[in-house]
Amino acid sequence: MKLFNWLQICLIVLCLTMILLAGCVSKSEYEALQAENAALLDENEFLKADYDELKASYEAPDTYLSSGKAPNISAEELYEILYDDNPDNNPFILSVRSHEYYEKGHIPGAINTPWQQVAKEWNLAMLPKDRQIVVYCWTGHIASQITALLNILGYDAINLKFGMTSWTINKDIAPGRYEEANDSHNYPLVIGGIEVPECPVCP
Ligand SMILES: [Ca+2]
Repeated sequence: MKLFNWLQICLIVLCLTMILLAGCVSKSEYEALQAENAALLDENEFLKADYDELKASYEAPDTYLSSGKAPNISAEELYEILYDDNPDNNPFILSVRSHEYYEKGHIPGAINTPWQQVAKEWNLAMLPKDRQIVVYCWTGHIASQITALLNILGYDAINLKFGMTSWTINKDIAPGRYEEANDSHNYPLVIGGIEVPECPVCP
């Protein structure tokens, strides 16, 4: 007998067996099976949601790192944007230095959140998602990490290259600049005051 015919016979026998077995299942057993299947489905839906969330958390860094987006803005570029007589294109400026150094002198309009506090829910809620955020610290090292973190979280952030040491030549505010003659500027500063925006979800 040809192989095709054998397969047909096997399928028919299998179907008959399933019909007979189904006939032997009581109503209560059938309902229990239905409940079990429903529970499995719910569990899978839950797992699927977890998987989707996990997948998104892996994709966000890749999306940012492979975007080709510039990681830094120079002090010269920031100065030009801030003082071009067009307030509409001004970025949100985030100082992640300590309160002490923020009070010594900061970039005009900057908001201060020390880097250790940036990822707190209530601080993130204060940052705009529809506006570029320039992040600055002392030399740009810590701010570049905060910049990457904010981009992964969906913000449009960019690091101030060389940080405050490039914005000012004031040694009290930004000591330790290693190429002052080439990169440091004497741009405007605001002394004192902690500017804290309205917090929508503060604990
Ligand atoms: Ca401007």
